[in-house]
Amino acid sequence: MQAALAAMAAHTVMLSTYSSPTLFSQIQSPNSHPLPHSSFHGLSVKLPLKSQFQSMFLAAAHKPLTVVAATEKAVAVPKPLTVVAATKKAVAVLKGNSSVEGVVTLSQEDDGPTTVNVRITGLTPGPHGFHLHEYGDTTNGCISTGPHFNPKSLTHGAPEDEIRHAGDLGNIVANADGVAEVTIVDNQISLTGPDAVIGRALVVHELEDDLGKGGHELSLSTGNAGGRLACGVVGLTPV
Ligand SMILES: [Cu+2]
Ligand SMILES: [Zn+2]
Repeated sequence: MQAALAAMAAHTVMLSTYSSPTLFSQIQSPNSHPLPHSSFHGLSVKLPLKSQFQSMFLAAAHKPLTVVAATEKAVAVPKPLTVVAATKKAVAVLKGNSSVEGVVTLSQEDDGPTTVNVRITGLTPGPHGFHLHEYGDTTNGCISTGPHFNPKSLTHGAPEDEIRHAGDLGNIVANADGVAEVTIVDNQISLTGPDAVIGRALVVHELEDDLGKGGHELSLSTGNAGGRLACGVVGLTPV
């Protein structure tokens, strides 16, 4: 135990002296104790400078940096460090060939649902199809954003349907002033991972999306939502 305490104290001093977590990678364990089982993970760099062990073993400070604490009980760090919630945030500025325009913000914590805050103006009152389309390409206006984002190759549907395009966000409804202010919470438009929607585009349509149930030949591909009034590429923004 004495050896372990001394070793740990040296470690503590080293950390407070250099304050550099990168030193971990340079440390060689003096025995075969596997590093993953050490309690020295991440947060231990925040050990108080005046820790009891440090004052007890200050003399050990000059020891070579190859000394590393090895026992699980050496320091009372309760649990391995878990990364705090990682929030991602994105924004799309929608414009088109009409007076319709708007801003949409998207935010997501870890692997949770994505919250989409929409404010679009210049619309005719009533419902308008609102989708995430496959490409963030507006070289040809909103047409070049391609079809609805559909990584699972399903047919068009409503946001609450199991069978839907990931990009199917349903309808947004404009009030008598032509303003649609909506908050959508959705599980299929993640801001991280292989099917992340960053770099794709949000599109607001001329007509109501029939959510795949209109019986029109376009119902199962576009919801027969008509022309594309405005669109914007989803890009990362500071959290
Ligand atoms: Cu669309
Ligand atoms: Zn769709």
